[in-house]
Amino acid sequence: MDLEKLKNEAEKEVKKAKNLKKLDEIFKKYLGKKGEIARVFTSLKKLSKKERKEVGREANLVKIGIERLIKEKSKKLKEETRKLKLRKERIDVTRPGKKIEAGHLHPLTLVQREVEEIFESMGFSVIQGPEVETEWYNFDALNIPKDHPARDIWDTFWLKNQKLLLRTHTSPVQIRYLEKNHPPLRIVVPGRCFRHEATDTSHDVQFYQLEGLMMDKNISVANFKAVIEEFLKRFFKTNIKIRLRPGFFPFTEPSFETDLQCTICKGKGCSVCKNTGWLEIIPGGMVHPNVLKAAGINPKNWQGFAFGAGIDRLAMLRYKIEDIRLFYSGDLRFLKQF
Ligand code: 2U9
Repeated sequence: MDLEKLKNEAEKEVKKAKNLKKLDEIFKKYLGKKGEIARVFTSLKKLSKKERKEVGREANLVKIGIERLIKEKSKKLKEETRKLKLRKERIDVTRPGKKIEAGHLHPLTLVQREVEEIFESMGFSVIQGPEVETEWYNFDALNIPKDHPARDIWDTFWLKNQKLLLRTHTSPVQIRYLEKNHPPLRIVVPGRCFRHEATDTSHDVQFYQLEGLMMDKNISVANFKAVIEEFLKRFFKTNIKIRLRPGFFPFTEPSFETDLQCTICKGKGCSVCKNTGWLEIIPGGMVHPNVLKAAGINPKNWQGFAFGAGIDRLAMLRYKIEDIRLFYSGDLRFLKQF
């Protein structure tokens, strides 16, 4: 083959090569073991001694020339790749940062904290306790008899062969507190509770309660009414009207339902109060002597009132929310409104 032509072809191809892979292919094609130059060297045997010397020298020069071209091009391509990589990796330190969206408190937490603050300002301490309870603390100590429907498998989440359960109210925390602390005392107990029941717009399998307990000598229903009235006035930030009706709970005697004149329609009747003008809000009563005895307190020396508020219910009234399940849905469209 014409060595000059070979050199020109190789030169053209090297010039055109866009990457190191292509360059390697060119190297193999011309300088490889079975490449063009190798073929020229093999064909030398067929030539005369004189011609062999001349063509051999020529072929050697072409070989060195192609080697040099490839080496230079390889250096150039490597440098280009390095620059491209650097350009890709460049960080523009002047670019504005990505804004991290700040989270916020859940509406139930907001309401719980507000309720706690109001009671703290009235001398109550905030106490917490376990969500998993024994049957004794959740039921027996609270004077809830063995055949009470709340103890049924359908109303309570039982764990470990019915030895443990998910608390159905925060009252067990108050029994535990009474065992370790002597009256006089004022506590509120917020926390998550569970009921094994079908859900609807006002019931869910989990909900938040805040129960209260005040014990001293000479405590009466008048104290209960005054504390609840003061709390509701401060929570709804308006002059509210309440009424007590007789009720029944195993753990209080006498027991009361507390009605709040509807904060939405001011007693005229609306969908929220089901046209009654009143909202059932914070039931309670005087702690039953059996409950005090179970906690090791002599009911002859001490009296107290207790109450239970649904934090979800207070939050629903505060924010005009019609379905309790929205609190637990994790739906950001709902949560971002608070
Ligand atoms: C002790 C003694 C008595 C706590 C009380 C209620 C009435 C009550 C409901 C309110 C809405 C449950 O969350 S709710 O559905 N609570 O009806 N709870 S009196 O009585 C106690 C607690 C502890 C030692």
